[in-house]
Amino acid sequence: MEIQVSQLIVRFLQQLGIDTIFGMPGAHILPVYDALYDSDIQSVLVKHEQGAAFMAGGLARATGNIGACITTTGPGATNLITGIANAYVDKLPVIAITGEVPTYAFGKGGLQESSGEGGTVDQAALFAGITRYHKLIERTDYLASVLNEAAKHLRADIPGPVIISIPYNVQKELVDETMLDQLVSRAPSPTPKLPQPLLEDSIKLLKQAESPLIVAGYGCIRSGAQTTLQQLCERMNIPVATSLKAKGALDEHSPLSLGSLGVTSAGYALQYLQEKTDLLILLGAGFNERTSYVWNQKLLKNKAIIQVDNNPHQLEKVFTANVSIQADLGDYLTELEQATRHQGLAPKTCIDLIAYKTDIETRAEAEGSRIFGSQFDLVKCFYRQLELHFTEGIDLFDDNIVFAQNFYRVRQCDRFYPNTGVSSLGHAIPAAIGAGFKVERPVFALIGDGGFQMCAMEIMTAFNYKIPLTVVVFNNQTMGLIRKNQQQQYEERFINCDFVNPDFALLAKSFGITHRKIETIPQCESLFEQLDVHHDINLVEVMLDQDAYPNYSSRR
Ligand SMILES: Cc1ncc(C[n+]2csc(CCOP(=O)(O)OP(=O)(O)O)c2C)c(N)n1
Ligand SMILES: [Mg+2]
Repeated sequence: MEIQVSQLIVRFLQQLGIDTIFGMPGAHILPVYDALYDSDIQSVLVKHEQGAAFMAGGLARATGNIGACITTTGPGATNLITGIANAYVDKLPVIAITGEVPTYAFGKGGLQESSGEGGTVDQAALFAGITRYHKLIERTDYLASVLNEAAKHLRADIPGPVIISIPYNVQKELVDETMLDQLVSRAPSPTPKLPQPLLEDSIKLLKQAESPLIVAGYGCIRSGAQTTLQQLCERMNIPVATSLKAKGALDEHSPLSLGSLGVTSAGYALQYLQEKTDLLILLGAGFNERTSYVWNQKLLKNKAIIQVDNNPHQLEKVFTANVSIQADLGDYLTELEQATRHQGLAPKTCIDLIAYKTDIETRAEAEGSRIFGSQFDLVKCFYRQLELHFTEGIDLFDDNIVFAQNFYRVRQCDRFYPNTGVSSLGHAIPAAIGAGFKVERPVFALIGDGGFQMCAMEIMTAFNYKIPLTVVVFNNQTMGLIRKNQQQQYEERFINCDFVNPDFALLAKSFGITHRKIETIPQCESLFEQLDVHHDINLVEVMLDQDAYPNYSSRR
């Protein structure tokens, strides 16, 4: 039977397992919307296409499934750019379907044309650097290959975003529906099997080491290796630090947890790495600017290094390792843990990490070098309340990562999503909403007041679709991070950082959502007794002093 391309596209999305799509219609994509009308895919109307891409990414991050978004041509597509770039950097499987003017209008200056012909916006060029695959489908004879190629990238071990752009007239063309049988046939190429000699080499290094340290990255979470990681480190008595993105790969309440690495952390992991470590085991962790303290080579001096990653591009990017292995982290950890048992490797003698951390804190207090002084006690209290009240786990999207890095001890049952991708302000709220469409647990978006104003209207998307969400906005009436840099490095020549906020209580009222303002510790301590984070949409405003700066150097 013949069906329209628009119907085929919708069936293709269903074959990819997509049941929710975020977007905004425009005339040039209406045939696909019309096909969505007949499908059981939930089509979610957003306030801005950037939000749609962030939502698709948030859903993908929280579920591991493919996220989808849909827009019209021209501005609809260009508004996607930051969200798609974010999915690209964070390696998220996100598909975007965009409309295009009809092919007969190409190059003639069609309204909102982005075919790139005749000096019009070149959408393909705009997305070339931020997608794994993008295609303007001008004819139907190669449609099956295009869709298969898209599916391959979405389902790859290391996925990324794809964009399919379809001119209006092509959406309405008829194709044989049996084409669907040819689609999504390619399974992802599996990560190569763990090379045994390299496993043996890492066991040898582990045997020799007196004081190893594991640095776990997001690769451990992506491959679901948290429990095996815990088993290994507990059996061998090895402390674990994580990258920011992998916070919680080992429960941060564990006596073996050193928290996360990075300039904005309390520095336990850094000091342990510098003072105590003779073997560094990097598991699925890219040695990026944050984790590496701006690629500080001193950190790696006089240490043996084992690096394991499923992504070959991450291996030995900025240092040489004694053993470097491309493998799935789950496979590696399982085999390493088994080998330590079978070969009877003795546990390491590890210092008392709780005393070690307390000592670092006491010294920092005495030297006045604590990152966050008492002006941030309200924030600290907020995170304590989160830990106390939600022992069964939450999903937390966080644009304001410096606070969480210090104050929030993530458990294995929690999911912490710092704004890592392209670190765009205004990510947390839409990303959390995207996750909220699928996640049963309480979903939080933590965000500064600057970031909030970039994406606040998407709260109404949550409202329209009855997605429970708790937004926590840190109200300091300034772009705090910018103000801090201008205070520390530009002689307090404050420019374009301060602003006046809307009245958040009135804003929440107009949105029809709950509002709470937190100005004191007792208010903070009773916060979650007054909120229903499972069913409601809440806006929590945490008041902060405009002149309170964290004590770390941004170097820029
Ligand atoms: C889209 C985008 N524009 C600009 C920046 C640069 N930037 C990083 S932090 C920041 C200030 C954030 O202010 P706010 O959200 O109020 O958080 P605060 O630092 O006050 O906690 C800015 C402008 C960015 N990350 N993303
Ligand atoms: Mg702010």
